[in-house]
Amino acid sequence: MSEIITLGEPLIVYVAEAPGTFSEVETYTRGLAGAELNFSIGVTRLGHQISYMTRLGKDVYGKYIMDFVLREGIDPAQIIWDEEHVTGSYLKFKALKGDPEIAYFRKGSAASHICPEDVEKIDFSNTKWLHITGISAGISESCQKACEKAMEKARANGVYISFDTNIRKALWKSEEQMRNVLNSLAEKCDLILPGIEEGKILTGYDEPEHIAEFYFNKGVKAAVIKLGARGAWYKTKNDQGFVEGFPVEHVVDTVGAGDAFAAGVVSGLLEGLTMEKAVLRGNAMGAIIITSKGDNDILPVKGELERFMKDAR
Ligand code: KDG
Repeated sequence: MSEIITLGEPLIVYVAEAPGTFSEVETYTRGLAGAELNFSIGVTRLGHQISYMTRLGKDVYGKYIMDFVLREGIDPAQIIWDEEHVTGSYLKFKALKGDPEIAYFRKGSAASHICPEDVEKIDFSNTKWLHITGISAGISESCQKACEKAMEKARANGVYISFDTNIRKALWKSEEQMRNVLNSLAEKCDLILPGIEEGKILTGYDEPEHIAEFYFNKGVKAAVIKLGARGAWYKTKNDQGFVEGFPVEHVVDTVGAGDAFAAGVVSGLLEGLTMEKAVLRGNAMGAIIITSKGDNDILPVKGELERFMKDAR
């Protein structure tokens, strides 16, 4: 089994080439998306081995995703072909400022049928890290249960667990349900990675220090609170601090920034960096990906990342 395991839903994305509604915009660019797939691409390009667990529909989208996973060097051993359900997709509209609007086509998708039995088959014994996001918990009850199962199995095997809350309100029945589920998953992780706005929604606190404390009281061992362009604030058992973000002249699209950030932090920690240095790497990864309209297309290899970090300082 690989050094890292993640599970979640891959999506085909169509990115609008111009601002406007669906009826106004005629041209879209095809791409790949999905928080955990973005994360998998990020850590793989930085030299780490990851197993990506999902269910793919036996359709052109599923085949396209599988070909990509194989080309990229992501371990496909835990990918299940699903004969009955389709692979999901989404449309990403062009935002002139801030986060773009999105429209999902994923209800009842193959990946939403990921279930605890799928996770039962995974051998966690030689793995070091499990990465889970709130999107997987939001796509279906069975996938939520699969996340819980994965976290329990990881815990039993001494595997370190990171949890990116990754709020997508469109996936939840109510804010209360979302808060309850995400906070109960948070209790099962070692490292939590919420954005500041997510932290406010999930804990009711405004300050990174208080958000971190809320999760530490639930047994979490480390928290990194993403502060957007400003950077990120972290807390571990022995240390805490603010790490400044990298300047970005022109932000094209912020979707995928959190996944790139997580890939930077997790790869850094696996390589023995301090939390401060790992967060700095996470900030750099986030700064790189927001200059592209894709969710993962320009994620860097190690040399490119190091050059970016050197040139920016
Ligand atoms: O974190 C980025 C993801 O949000 C994006 O790639 C697509 O999985 C996706 C989602 O649900 O929005």
